[in-house]
Amino acid sequence: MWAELLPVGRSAASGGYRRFAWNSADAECRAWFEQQARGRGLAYELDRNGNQWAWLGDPTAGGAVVTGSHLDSVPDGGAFDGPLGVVSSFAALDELRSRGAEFTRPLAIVNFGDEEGARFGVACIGSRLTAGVLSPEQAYGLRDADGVRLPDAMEKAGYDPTAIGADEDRLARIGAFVELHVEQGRCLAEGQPVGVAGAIWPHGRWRFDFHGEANHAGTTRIEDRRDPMLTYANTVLAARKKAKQAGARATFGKVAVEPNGTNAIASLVRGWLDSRAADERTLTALVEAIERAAAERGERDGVRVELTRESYTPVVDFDGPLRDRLAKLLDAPVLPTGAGHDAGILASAIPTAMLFVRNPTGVSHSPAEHAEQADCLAGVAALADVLEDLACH
Ligand code: HGY
Ligand code: MN
Ligand code: MN
Ligand code: MN
Repeated sequence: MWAELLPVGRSAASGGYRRFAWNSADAECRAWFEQQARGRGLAYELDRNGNQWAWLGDPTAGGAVVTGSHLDSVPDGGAFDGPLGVVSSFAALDELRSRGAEFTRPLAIVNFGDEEGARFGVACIGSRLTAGVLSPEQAYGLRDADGVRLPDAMEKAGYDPTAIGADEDRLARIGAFVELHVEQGRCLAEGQPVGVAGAIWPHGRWRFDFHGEANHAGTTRIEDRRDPMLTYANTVLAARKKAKQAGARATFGKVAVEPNGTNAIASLVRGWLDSRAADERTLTALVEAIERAAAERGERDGVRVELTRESYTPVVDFDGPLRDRLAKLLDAPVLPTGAGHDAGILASAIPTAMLFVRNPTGVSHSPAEHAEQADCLAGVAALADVLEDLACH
């Protein structure tokens, strides 16, 4: 199973994956998912938001136990972030069938679309639409770097964008959602192969627009410039300094420059900030401090700064009976994470938990992301135990 996914969207140069929502690699992953579902005699279903479901039992019966994750990636991602959860779900079902497990509840495996938000800028679009925390109007307003609108990208990929929206009936039929994911950090590195998620840090994405004045790189004196690149660069430095002071995270990982010419001073620099912190007060204070630093520097440089919040996910605390049940069943440690997940979005609507599989270096969103085979198999066994406990008694 795993081997079939490895080549999909993989760059020969970096070994990283580029599986953006609705692109050809995403389509290959989706075809793989459907084939895995039908090959196991599961009922394959595409929901109104383009998420894929593989059902065992009657989807309308209610109380379904659902597991799965996502198959899309960041621009040069690793092999495990997302796919490990989906592959492990199918493998855990195979394991339960080999145990002769009797299902007393419907079971579903899900692939949530566009979890990374790499193409349209908002993470977890498939699960946000389903949970109703992203409206169809907001989704229709999203464009990718080439100006392609989200609905047009869906339509081009053969999906009907007119049906997208909250799916309360579907969520009402789910008793529990458990997402297995490679750990994106090192809490497990020294300890056990599998852990249970404690909480997801609040996090968000903000776009800073630095408006300067285009001019000639060779004839414009330094003192006459209104160079947005200067304000942007100082904002990046300020963000790092303030995040370090706050024990939080601030990353400018994506930038766009107009007109982007070597011999022209930019007229506009767009910098996207990804910021996260252990609590919402710290996160809000950090982003405000970065915004102030940008504005002050902009004053000095004659650059106008505009800030737009593009997405925000409040703190997700998985604390509750389901998490305790899993931690006890698996005798596993409970660990926090700074990474967002579909489970984090759905937690506001249904009982949700996460399992993490050890990542020896903790590196993620990089071709260097890794998990040992033995730990992946431990993850499958743990997920099988959890699904048996939740759906087979
Ligand atoms: O960005 C995140 O935290 C997640 O990997 N999508
Ligand atoms: Mn990710
Ligand atoms: Mn992920
Ligand atoms: Mn996720």
